[in-house]
Amino acid sequence: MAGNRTFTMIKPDAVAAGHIGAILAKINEAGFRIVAMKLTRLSAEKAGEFYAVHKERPFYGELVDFMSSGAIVSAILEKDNAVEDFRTLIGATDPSKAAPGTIRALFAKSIGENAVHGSDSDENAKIESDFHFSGLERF
Ligand code: FUP
Repeated sequence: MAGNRTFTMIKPDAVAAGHIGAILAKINEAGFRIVAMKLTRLSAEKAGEFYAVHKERPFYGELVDFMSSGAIVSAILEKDNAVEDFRTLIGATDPSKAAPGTIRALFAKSIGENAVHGSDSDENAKIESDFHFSGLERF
């Protein structure tokens, strides 16, 4: 059975562009409940750890630099079938391929600076949520 929680970040490009409110509105309209949320910033070390799965990819250095370049909003979201439904809401990694109306189609600049993160499995949703939030920060 699919789990009911996913993890997201509003990335530095979208925070700097003033899109936090608009993106949260889309998330609320799609029926997700906010379990945990904070405005924070990843150190280069923490960003590297979060994206360690991409360590051997050519874009890893740029990804770590970008994700530690400014403030992000991290959050845990709840809804039936959360992981899959949230990935549908955000659209393809490359915004030029993202379906119209998706968060990346609306707000992402490029494949690298693509506005939002969404977990790709229930297992990773738990790992990523635990990376960012303690039990006391969840409601
Ligand atoms: P997604 O699950 O849609 O966030 O995409 P991936 O896990 O494949 O990639 C994670 C992040 O790596 C993306 F959000 C941006 C970055 N990336 C690039 O910069 N270039 C690429 O070709 C692919 C990913």
